[in-house]
Amino acid sequence: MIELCIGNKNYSSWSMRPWVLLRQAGIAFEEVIVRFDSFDAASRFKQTVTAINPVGKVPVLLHEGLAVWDTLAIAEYLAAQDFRDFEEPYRLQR
Ligand SMILES: N[C@@H](CCC(=O)N[C@@H](CS)C(=O)NCC(=O)O)C(=O)O
Repeated sequence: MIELCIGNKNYSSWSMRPWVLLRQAGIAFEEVIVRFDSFDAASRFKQTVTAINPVGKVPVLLHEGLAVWDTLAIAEYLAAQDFRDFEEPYRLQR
């Protein structure tokens, strides 16, 4: 299953870019919200995100042991996978 780690849906347009892309492409994914408390190194947000992405930023896409961050890299990664050919659980039931 694909997981997408995102921040606040109101204030993190970066997070919403791959979120919208996944939804529009009909690719099923699990949304993991990492709440923004602060961007300080000691914050819960940074501690949580740096555990999966050393740069400490969202969005981060997790798939088959890979962590892909940066919206453009996520888009390119998804395009290369062609999930449309995949069976469940990747295909959303509409
Ligand atoms: N270029 C990145 C930008 C990501 C980004 O700046 N994300 C913000 C949240 S909207 C973040 O995690 N900021 C944490 C920080 O700056 O420490 C992308 O395309 O994903």
